[in-house]
Amino acid sequence: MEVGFAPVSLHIEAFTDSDIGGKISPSGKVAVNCGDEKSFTITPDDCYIIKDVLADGKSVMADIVFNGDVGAYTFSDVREKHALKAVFALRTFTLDVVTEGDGTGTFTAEYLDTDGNITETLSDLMPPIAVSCGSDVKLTANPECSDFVGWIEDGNLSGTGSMTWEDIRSDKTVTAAFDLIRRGDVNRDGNIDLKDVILAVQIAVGAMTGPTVRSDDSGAEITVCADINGDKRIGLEEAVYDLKLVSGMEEY
Ligand SMILES: [Ca+2]
Ligand SMILES: [Ca+2]
Repeated sequence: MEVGFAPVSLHIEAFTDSDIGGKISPSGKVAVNCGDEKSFTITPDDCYIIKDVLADGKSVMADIVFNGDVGAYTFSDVREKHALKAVFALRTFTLDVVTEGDGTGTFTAEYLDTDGNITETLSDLMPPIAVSCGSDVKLTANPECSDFVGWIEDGNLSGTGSMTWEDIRSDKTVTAAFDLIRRGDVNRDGNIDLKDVILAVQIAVGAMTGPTVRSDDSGAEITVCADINGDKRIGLEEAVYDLKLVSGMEEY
């Protein structure tokens, strides 16, 4: 008499760690006959990557066969129940800023959601910064003793202090151009002339308080960036320096 044996059916439970990030296929309780092998395909959503794959609680990332971003994992010779879990992570990119020109400054980064609302602000930073895939980032230049010239992208200059890059999906390097404020240019109008001499003398004799960045009565902006001797004050040194330039005793 011949005795027949039906194959023993086991199951592998395949699931993801959350509803977003990607899919595992087939998923749920998947029946497998004892001794068979079973393959699973793990597909991350747009902007996500496979962060980890756990078979029975242990990482099997080293055994994942990748085709692009899509991974496959195979249980061979299945003889017991298994669990397969896929963990996804949002892909991040790097936004970097290089500067051009003699000036310098820091940057403020604002992360925006899809409605344009600010979700996070980072101040006084020097990039690079991390950016989540698909997000929008607004950068604002904060020049230090410099004038911000603009953002340069693909050879084009945008003269505004802020610029927003939308839907970032790759590493990105942008260029910010700064011009240094000239030493001796007390009213930072770009020239050194008798107005700067007079302002420096007025500050030195106490006729004006200073030196900080502020406007005088004529609307000129007085800046300590014009300091020539490193004492972080505007005074007679600047007046003498400017007079030498104005009188031709020294060259620019
Ligand atoms: Ca000036
Ligand atoms: Ca000084």
